[in-house]
Amino acid sequence: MTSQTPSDCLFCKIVAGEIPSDRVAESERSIAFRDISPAAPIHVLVVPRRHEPTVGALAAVSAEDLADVFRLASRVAEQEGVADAHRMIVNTGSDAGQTIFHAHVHLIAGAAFSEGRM
Ligand code: DGP
Repeated sequence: MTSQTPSDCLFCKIVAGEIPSDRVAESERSIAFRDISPAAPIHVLVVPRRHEPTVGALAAVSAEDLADVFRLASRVAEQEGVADAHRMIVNTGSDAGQTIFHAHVHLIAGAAFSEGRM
């Protein structure tokens, strides 16, 4: 699997504030910001501050960080008014569409899901 070190990781730079993002929420362990190429009217990425290449790798090293990502995603769903109608999607591996190898969850809502690219 492709892997990126923190020094060349786009999401690490977004976490650090070195690259701007439209941040909608954050916690001690995770941040949430709008996807640059939204697949639906609401498309937020929830990212652990800790660098791990995949959600599976994150789960293996920190149950707390894993739980926090999903907790923050749920909080954003409430903030966005879609607590009862959203998807959380995790892509793992380039064959499954993962392009950024820093663990993240897509929170997607606000459109007929059959029309989206996910
Ligand atoms: P994935 O394909 O699961 O690895 O999702 C990566 C997502 O990251 C993809 O939907 C587009 C988004 N993305 C890529 N570059 C940037 C960026 O610079 N800023 C933001 N906000 N999102 C980005």
